[in-house]
Amino acid sequence: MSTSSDSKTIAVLNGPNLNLLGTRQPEIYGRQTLADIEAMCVKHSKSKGFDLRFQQTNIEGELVSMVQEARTCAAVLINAAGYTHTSVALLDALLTVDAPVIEVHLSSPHKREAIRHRSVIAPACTGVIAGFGALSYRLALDAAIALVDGSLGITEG
Ligand code: DHK
Repeated sequence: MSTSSDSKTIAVLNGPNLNLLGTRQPEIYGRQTLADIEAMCVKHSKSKGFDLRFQQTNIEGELVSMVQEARTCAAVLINAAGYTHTSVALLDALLTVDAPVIEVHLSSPHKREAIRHRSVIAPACTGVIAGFGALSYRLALDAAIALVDGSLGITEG
C-alpha cells in the first residue's frame, strides 16, 4: 500500500476470479497466487522507486470505483479479467484517467475463445501486455514506468 504521494504510486487493479489464482485453471493462468504476484510487483516497483497500490475485486462497480480512486496515480495497470470483454462502465471510468493505463493479462486472450478476442477497455489503454503469466505484470510495470519517466518518447496513441 502507498504511504507517500500518488505521483509515485502505481495502481495495479485486478478483476473477478483473480483471487483464485494458483488453483484456477493453472494450465492457463499459472500456479502463482495473486499474493505471489502482489509481492513480486511490490518488490519490483520498490526497486524502481515507486509505491504500489494492489487491489482485487469480483464486483464490477467496485472495480469502477478503484479506477476512479487511481486517477491521481502515476500509472494504472489493470487486469479486468472477464470485465475486459464486457464492461462499458469500466471503459468509461478508464477514459477519465490521464495517466498511462496498461491492460494486463496472464493468458493471451487472442489465442483463446472468440469471446475473449475483443477488449472493450482497449480504447482507454496505452498498451496491452498479455500471455506471459505472472511475468506480464512485471513487464507491464516496466512499460508503465518507462511511460511515466518519458524514456519511451511516446506521448500519444
Ligand atoms: C483473466 C480472465 O479472468 C479472463 O476472463 C480473461 C484474463 C483473461 C487473463 O489472462 O489474465 O479473458
